[in-house]
Amino acid sequence: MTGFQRNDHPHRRWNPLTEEWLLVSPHRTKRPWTGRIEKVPSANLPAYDPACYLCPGNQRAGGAQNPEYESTFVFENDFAALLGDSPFGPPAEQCNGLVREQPETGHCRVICFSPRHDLTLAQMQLAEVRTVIDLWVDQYEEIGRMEGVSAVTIFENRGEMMGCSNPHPHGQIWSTRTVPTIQARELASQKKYFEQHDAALLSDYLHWELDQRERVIDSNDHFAALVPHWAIWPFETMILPRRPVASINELSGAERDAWAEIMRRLLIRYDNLFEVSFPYSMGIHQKPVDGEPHPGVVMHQHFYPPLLRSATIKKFQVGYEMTGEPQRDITAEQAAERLRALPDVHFKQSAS
Ligand code: H2U
Ligand code: ZN
Repeated sequence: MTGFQRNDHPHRRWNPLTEEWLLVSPHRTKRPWTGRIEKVPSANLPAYDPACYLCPGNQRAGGAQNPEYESTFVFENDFAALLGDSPFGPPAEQCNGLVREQPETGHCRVICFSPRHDLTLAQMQLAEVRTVIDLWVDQYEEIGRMEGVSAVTIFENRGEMMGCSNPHPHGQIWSTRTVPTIQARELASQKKYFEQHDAALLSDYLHWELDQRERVIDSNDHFAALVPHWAIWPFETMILPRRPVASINELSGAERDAWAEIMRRLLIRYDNLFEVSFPYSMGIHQKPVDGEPHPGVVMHQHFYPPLLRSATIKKFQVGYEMTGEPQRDITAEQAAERLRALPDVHFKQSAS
């Protein structure tokens, strides 16, 4: 290979977690944009919105009334995608197994991060973010003990652009009888790596990244935030623990503090990038609660933001991405450099 420069020339990168390739086209970052411009989400929200179904004391669309909660608040999703008491059984197969159906059961909860309608995790105090982490841990344990639950998926879908129905800071927890596809794939690759190397894939990867430094955005005593080498979304990131902890309930108090700190700083940098409340989908991946050993699994957090080059220009995964493989223009290293260079004080706070 002569003259190849990864910052200038098209190349493919390997995602070892999902075992998929993606295409990187760094030479394309200069192309003009004539496509869709998204609306900037409204910046000034009230601290309490009488029409919000998540605000304290308000009535939800399902009819139930929220308590006057002062910190976090969890409730069963009134329009749950999964039901705890629906029928369950083995898959039914037809046509040589080409056509399969399997009943699925589970539970869906909504969790409000704060009583304040106008805040986000990025704008909450460190101690308040830590409280959200404590709640995630409690929920993981509580739901994990429920009959027929194998996986607990904690996620947040933030911003109108991600199809989030309400700006009130909230996330969701879905639990399922079977481990969902993306997590099953990541568990299998981590298991395979552990069997081959007698070490955790994500620990080996983190140590290599901390050594390389170019994709690391931030780190503290217990966690690091980075743009993974294989990131698909322009500003996709991961938060990884330094200690190979399989599930969030194994984190010490100091580690939970460190996680709150690094997550908050990452989300502040996200907001500071285009000076908007940055949309994203976040998911926590960790050990299933099915009682199986799952060797080599390390808990981690994925952030998938859709924005590309401004508050209004979004990356679409369409065309070649849908028919060939995922593709990105700005490289993971360029994205990390931009995020790293941003202040970790929220732009709204520095303006006031
Ligand atoms: P998103 O905004 O992240 O899509 O989630 C909001 C969730 O809240 C959604 O799953 C639920 C929806 O079903 N919900 C209720 O449980 N009760 C309501 O009164 C409205 C919305
Ligand atoms: Zn609200």
